[in-house]
Formats: sequence, structure tokens, C-alpha cells
Amino acid sequence: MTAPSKTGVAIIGAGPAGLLLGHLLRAAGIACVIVERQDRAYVESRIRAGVLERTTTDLLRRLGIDARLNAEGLIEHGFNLAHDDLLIRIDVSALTGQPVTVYGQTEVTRDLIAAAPERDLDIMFEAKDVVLHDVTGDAPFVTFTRDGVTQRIDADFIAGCDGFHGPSRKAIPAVACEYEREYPFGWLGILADVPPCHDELIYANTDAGFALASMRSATRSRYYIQVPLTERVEDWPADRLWDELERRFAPLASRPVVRGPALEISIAPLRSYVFETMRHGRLFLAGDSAHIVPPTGAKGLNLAASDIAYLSDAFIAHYRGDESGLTGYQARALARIWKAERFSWYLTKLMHRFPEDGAFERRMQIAELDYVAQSQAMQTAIAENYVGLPL
Ligand code: FAS
Ligand code: PHB
Repeated sequence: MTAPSKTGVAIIGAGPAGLLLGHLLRAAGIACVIVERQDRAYVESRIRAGVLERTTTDLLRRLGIDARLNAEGLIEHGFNLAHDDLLIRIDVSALTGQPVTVYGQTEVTRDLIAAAPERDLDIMFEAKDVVLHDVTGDAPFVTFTRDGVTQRIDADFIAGCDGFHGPSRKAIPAVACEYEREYPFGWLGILADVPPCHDELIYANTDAGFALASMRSATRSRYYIQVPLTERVEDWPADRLWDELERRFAPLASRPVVRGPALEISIAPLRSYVFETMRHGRLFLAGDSAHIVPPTGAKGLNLAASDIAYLSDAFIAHYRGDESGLTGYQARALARIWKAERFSWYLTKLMHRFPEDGAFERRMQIAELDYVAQSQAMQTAIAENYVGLPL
């Protein structure tokens, strides 16, 4: 595939943000192309998020790329917070009128990539050394090398959907617009073809630290435990991790933790990060290129989707002669981003054991969880953030 010499929107990155944007623009008849560093197999093999808000499933349904989501997605009407042997069920459907859907980001990515050819969405995989040019001029362009050949795409706009480590944010002078908090621990995660220990997610704050029991289906489980940043995956053979998960979930779950071979074991660091310049000339940032949340609130993928809901509408309005969406994109997106950052930070503070915390802070956590257990107002506040605030 050779790059088009000129397009409407050059999208950098074929993660959920770039793929959703590409499909939404093509559905509106707007020319665009996605330039992705990795190969297709690598992108489709990434294991990340698991919980979809309705804002995300609505986009997939609007695109008609929802057949597998409807067939395989698990509708979850509640989730659980726990400490020691106290299980607090947050009934999101009863409290907010909407459930969440458990359907892996891996599957979302595969569905969006599979649908690209029939919808005339070009994804250029294995595009190396992507460089953004003239983003503050009237004729921005992107260069990259593919099969050893340097290619150039001229565009009306560039969408930086290239994640936290991509080149787009680095193309913007960071003038006092960065906010960051790194957490003193990571999440050790395991994916295995074993039945989940509970029908709904359990976020547990135990004496040994945080643990999350999640799933991908009735036969595939996803678990996480909090580990110090010094830990390495090789320190955690599967049996040691299964022992730890049994210890933390035995008093809480409705079924035993079933062991099995790991399909994947990895450690992810946790950080909160916001880069407040989401527009720089004709460059627009969306998704992890502009913000990161600790996965505690299941917001990362969903924030990428809400950025794209705003940005795709703004591009479509531009091509119909209305600039207000592009002008208002940054402020609109940031208003939602900061609320999601707050919720993710709140739940991370509430559910993890911080090494610097003493006995008093532990009592504060337990008091907060006891209050959540008794207060419908608190449960409603948690529920409406968990299912996703209105767009
Ligand atoms: P992504 O990072 O998904 O996609 C960016 C794309 O840009 C990638 O395909 C990358 O290859 C490409 N790219 C990067 N540099 C490039 C370059 N130079 N040229 C071209 N392409 C380039 N969120 C949750 O809600 N729940 C979770 O449990 C969860 N777990 C996570 C675990 C890990 C290890 C990580 C890293 C993230 C996790 N997240 C989780 C957050 C994650 O789901 C992101 O929010 C989501 O992938 C954001 O999507 P994008 O913005 O599209 O960025
Ligand atoms: C997951 O299933 O991977 C998952 C679910 C909820 C979270 C984080 C990760 O908050």
C-alpha cells in the first residue's frame, strides 16, 4: 500500500483512538489515513482494558461494528469494592440506569481493524520514523519510512493518536501545561483461560495490597495485584501469583480461584498524567497521547473514545463549514478528562496500600469504605463515574 499524497486527516496510531477516529471520518466521507508503527499482529495482540462505558459501545454501535460485542460482551449491572471480608456491591444499573460491558480492548481493536478494508479505511502498518511537519502552518504533513522507502502524506490536519510514547505530544512545546502523578506501585496482571471467581468485578483493598478480579468471558479471567515497582515479571511464576490471588479473594468471591496456565503475565506502572495542549495549530491530540489514568477506574480506553467522539464531530463540522467544534475541542475534552482523572485518582487512593501511609491513613480508607457501604449517595457518586459521565 503506498500512502496517498494528500488526505484530509493524517492519523498517527492504530490504537482505539486512531481506529475509532478513522472509522468515524470515513463514515462521514472524509478522507483520512492511519499511520501505525507496529505490524498488525502486534497491535492485535496487545492485552489492555476490559470494561467499556456506554459512550464507547455507542460509538461501536453507531459504526455498526458491534456484532461480536453484542454476541460476546458481558453486560455487568454492578461491580464490587471490598476490604478484608466486606464486599460492597455498587449496583450501577439501579443507581444510574446503565450497565457497563466487559469486552476486551484487544477485541475492540481486532473488530475495528477487520472492518477497515470494507469501509475504505487505509491503515499503513509498519510505518517507521514518523515525523510531523509544519503543524502550525496551513499545510502540515507527515513523513515516515516503509519497506525502506520514505513516504510523505500532506494533510489538512494531523490527529496524534499515538499513545503516551508517540511523537505527537513531543511536537508541541510543553509550556507549563503538564500535570503528573506517578504511583509507588504497579499492577501485576495475568490472563488465563479459567472461569472467573465471581460474576462481577471485585476491587479489593486487602492487608496485602490491592487486587482486582476481572474477566473477559465466562471462561477467561483477568486478575491483577498491586506490586512494588521493584518487582519483575520473572519474580512471579504463575503458581506464586495464583497463591496470592487465592489468599486475597478466598474470603470475598462466590467461587474458588481456578488456576491455569498464563496466556499473559505483565507488570504495568500506574500514573496520572494530563497534557493540557490538545490542539497546536493543525495538530490535535486524543487518547493516551494527551492523558494517562491509573487503570483503577477503567477509564483509559473510555477516555480515548470520548476524546474521539468530540474530535470526530469537530472535524465533520469543519468540513461542513463550522469551526466551533475544532475551536472548542480542547476545553470540551479537558472538562471530561479532568473528571475521569479525579475519579481514577480517588479510587486508586481508596483501594491501594501506599508505602508512605501509616495506621491513621489505613483507618481513613476503612472508614471511607464503611461509609460507601452505608451511603446510597456515595454509591451513586461512584456508580455515575464508573459508567461514565454524560458526553
Ligand atoms: P494506544 O497506546 O492504545 O495506541 C497508540 C498507537 O500508536 C499504538 O498502536 C502504537 O503502536 C502507535 N504508535 C506509537 N508511537 C508511534 C509512532 N512513532 N508512529 C506510529 N505509530 C505509533 N485502560 C483501561 O481502561 N483499563 C486497563 O486495564 C488498562 N490497562 C492497561 C495496561 C497497559 C500495559 C497499558 C499501557 C495501558 C492500559 N490501559 C488500560 C490504558 C489503555 O487501554 C489506553 O487508555 C488505550 O490504549 C488508549 O488508546 P490510544 O489513545 O489509542 O493509545
Ligand atoms: C480489566 O479487565 O483488564 C480491567 C477491568 C477494570 C479495571 C482495570 C482493568 O479497572
